[in-house]
Amino acid sequence: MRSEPIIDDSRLLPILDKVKAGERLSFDDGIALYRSPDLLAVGWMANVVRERLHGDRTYFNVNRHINPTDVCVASCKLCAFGKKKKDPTAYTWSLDEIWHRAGEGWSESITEFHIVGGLHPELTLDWYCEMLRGLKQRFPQVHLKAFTMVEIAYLARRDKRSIHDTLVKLKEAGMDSMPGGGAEVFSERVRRIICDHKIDGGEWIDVARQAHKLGIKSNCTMLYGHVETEEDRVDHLVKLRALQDETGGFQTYIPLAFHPDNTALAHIDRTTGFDDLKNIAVARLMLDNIEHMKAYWVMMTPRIAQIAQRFGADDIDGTVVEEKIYHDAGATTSQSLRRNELLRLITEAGRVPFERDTLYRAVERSEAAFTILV
Ligand code: V47
Repeated sequence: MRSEPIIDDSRLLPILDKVKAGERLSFDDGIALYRSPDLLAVGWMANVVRERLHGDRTYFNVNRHINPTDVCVASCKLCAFGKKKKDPTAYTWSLDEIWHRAGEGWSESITEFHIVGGLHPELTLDWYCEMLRGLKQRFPQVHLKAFTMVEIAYLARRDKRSIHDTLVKLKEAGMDSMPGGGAEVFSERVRRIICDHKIDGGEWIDVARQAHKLGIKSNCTMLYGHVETEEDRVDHLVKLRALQDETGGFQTYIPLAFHPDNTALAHIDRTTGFDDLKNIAVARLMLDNIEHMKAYWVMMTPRIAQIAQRFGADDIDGTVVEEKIYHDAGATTSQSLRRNELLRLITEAGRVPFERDTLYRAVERSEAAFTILV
């Protein structure tokens, strides 16, 4: 360890010893970290772990989000994106439109499509498989990171298939990995308030387990900043850590700050920069078996996502291009960042940008590609 941190909160001293020794933190340690006002000390410890794992690298990718439909049978109070089918503002793109939109913008350089949408009552598993096959045919070099555990569970139920068969069919059609959304907070009490139409925490874990056992990597998330307690947050992290011990299938954890605008929970205040940095730092310290921590700039703002690179984060996400879920809920960030803007954020934070593909392999760019990208 380089030098000693200045620790104002003496309750953190036993945790510092564990961090130095590389020991696993307990549930109570997680609570102490969340309760401590000593953000700099917590961040310092998270940074130690982050640099132990990744040195000065910050990972980013050139990706594009695709949200094929916002029609959703669930009415989660946390969400501003989902609409009922009869809502005149709801949309569902045709397959041709999805394939066309996928090619818009910087398609030559994109390495990942991030595909998630509402739980549409009429779109079948075959339709989704055709969408994936069509994308693979047109963009064979692009990794398809598609469908949350919630979408998989719904598709399986809708098509009267097992989770296993649904995952196998999607994998055969081109689904390469899965994003981490829809986990929210596993606490039953919280889910009754914010997303009572969604699968429960146990089912989310079970779909993730089955995906991992089929060799499908995924990410994981936690939605914070609404009605959850510190105990709910730590319980959620400990459950993710336990599944990771079992499967090793999570690549990246992404803390997601609740955005209240246009949701049924609009009376809740937005999270603060303090809480956003605390969440990434505590996660880095608790999730000792998950390699990457992502500070998703769309949700955190580029400013906080940049600072987070010294509070435990080693990833900042990517170019994104078109984002709906957070912008429907009041995000004030832009829809996309260009590659050179990401490079600037990373280098100004004293980190070395590392362009990755979805599986964290280095992406080599030719000079010609760079001129398209900047
Ligand atoms: O599943 C929905 C959450 C998720 C709101 O895996 C909300 O690389 C805040 O999962 N306020 C989608 N959050 C985003 C997501 C994600 C983003 C970037 C990268 C990756 C990855 C995953 O956002 C949803 C839900 O959990 N969400 N509504 C809201 N009002």
